[in-house]
Amino acid sequence: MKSSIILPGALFFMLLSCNSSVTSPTGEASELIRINQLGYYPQSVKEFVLVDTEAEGFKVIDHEGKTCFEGLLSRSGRWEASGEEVMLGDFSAYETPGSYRIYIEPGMVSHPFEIGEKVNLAPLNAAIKSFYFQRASMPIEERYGGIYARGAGHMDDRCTFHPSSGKEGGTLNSPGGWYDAGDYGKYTVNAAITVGQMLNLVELFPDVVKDAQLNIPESGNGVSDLLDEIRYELDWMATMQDADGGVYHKLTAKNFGGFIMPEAYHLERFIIGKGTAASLDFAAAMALASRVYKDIDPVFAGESLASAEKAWEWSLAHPQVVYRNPQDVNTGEYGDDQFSDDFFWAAAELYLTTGTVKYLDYLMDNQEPCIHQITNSWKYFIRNTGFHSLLAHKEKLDPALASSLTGKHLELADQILTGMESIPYHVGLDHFEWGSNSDVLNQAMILCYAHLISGDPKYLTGVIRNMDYILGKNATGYCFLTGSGSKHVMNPHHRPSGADGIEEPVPGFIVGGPNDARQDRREVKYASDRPAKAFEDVMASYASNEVCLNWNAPAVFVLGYLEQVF
Ligand code: G3I
Ligand code: 9MR
Repeated sequence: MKSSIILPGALFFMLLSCNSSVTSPTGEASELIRINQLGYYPQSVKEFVLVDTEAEGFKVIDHEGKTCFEGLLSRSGRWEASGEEVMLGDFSAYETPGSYRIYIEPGMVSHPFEIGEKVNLAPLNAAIKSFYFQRASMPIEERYGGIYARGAGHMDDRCTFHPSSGKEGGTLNSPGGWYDAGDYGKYTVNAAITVGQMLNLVELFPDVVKDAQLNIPESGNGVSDLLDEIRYELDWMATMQDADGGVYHKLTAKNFGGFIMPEAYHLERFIIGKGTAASLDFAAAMALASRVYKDIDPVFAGESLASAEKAWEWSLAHPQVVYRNPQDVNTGEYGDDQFSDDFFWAAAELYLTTGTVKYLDYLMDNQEPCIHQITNSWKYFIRNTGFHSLLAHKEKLDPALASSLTGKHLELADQILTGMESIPYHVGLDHFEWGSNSDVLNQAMILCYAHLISGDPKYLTGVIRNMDYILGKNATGYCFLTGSGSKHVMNPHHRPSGADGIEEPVPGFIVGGPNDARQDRREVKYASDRPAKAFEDVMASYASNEVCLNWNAPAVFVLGYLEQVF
């Protein structure tokens, strides 16, 4: 006998206890059901997608196959980006912690998922720990890295100055820091974005990650493991500043090397380029770091601020030094020729850290870059990082500026929510570029700040929906976080994962995701011509399946934010 509560106007049955066995709870998950493979908070929105299937209802079943909840599917429309007819299932009303699957009909069940209070803690820890696995110049010891232990690579103690650095000869000692991505380069611009987004999180919630939470070498030193991990990058970044305040663009070889372990690498490494983007992004990240580490390490905080101010001064004197790869260099470019957003971010952080009026004057006189927009490239997301810091410190701003920033931010967030409603999967994106997963996560980050400043739960619903996409509710059916979820990416374009002889990739990485431009189409055969499916889980796919620091950073922010507010 079924005991059910029918809520007014709601098309579902909530069972008082799970009963009436329906099916074997095991068996292969259907490719047609797309769901967050990790899980949902008891109080959060809970949705999944069923594609290209005619069905009316669904059940939430427990590990014994008992029915815990029944609901009706709603027709969500055709998504051109994936070429699918989409039905949505909503079981938000079911709040009992446990482990479940969705059941549609005999033989058609979803991947398992959890409902639980701390459902994003494990992925948060993994996403941060991935930075540890990216550390250059030191071994990954078994007691911290388990089966992913490896030797030290890239000591970077004698890196040759490339002529583009402005130096005519000699070498630089520039050890440490994280590898940028699947390659072994170290790039200042992307380093700055990455530490910036993660420091944003610590600034909001200093205790979000505790000491000894991640089992890294610094665990137990009394400092948050997240700050210890970020510090490893900041210390490297500091070595990239020239005596005149300008900052070198990157430290790489001239070409990408093969798929070998870090310790097997022997290409000569160079200090390449020196420019306005690197200097300003460095200034911003260092000024922000100076605030966050003020009480933890005052000496470091002082040095960081001094180096930030020097980099700012250099940039004012050299406001348009564009970095382009020299002819003999083929590693990642991170090229940019518009610096108004970089100036904005640096001025914002320097003002918030120092309170000095010249930085505020700069912000007030340069409102033009204050265009709040959904960006789809790291190049422009920089300005949002500045907005986010300012929004977190509204009390330090002129009331008119504070209210204009707040208004524009909420307008942008509302625009994102409207976009999500119009897309059958309830995700914020329907065009897909290199690193599209980070676009989804960066939108989620914008929504987190909208929630922070307004308290309106609708923004949190948007955050959850975007995170669901990353963790499995997407047109590829993959959980895009390595090592998590039952169908996760197995072959990322990540040199250690490709070379270590271990079947499972190094865990905790967000891969780039669908990329309609398919710049690697010569090396990779794509099964679908649909933009939302332009993804292949093969090692060769650098355009859809690479990992990258600035794709993990917003994941860390969003997962950390969710763990704090739910
Ligand atoms: O902005 C244009 C857009 O207008 C156009 O419609 C579209 C069509 O292809 O292209 C867009 O630009 C693309 C841009 O990414 C979008 O963000 C470029 O074609 C594309 O080449 C560019 O890719 C960059 C890639 O390096 C290649 O340079 C990625 O943004 C960038 O994240 C990635 O970064 C690499 C580093 O260089 C090296 N380390 C790994 C890292 C991750 O792959
Ligand atoms: O492996 C490289 C990856 O780390 C870069 O992000 C990517 C983009 O510049 O390039 C990859 O290298 C490819 C190169 O660009 C083209 N030939 C194949 C290389 C991958 O094996």
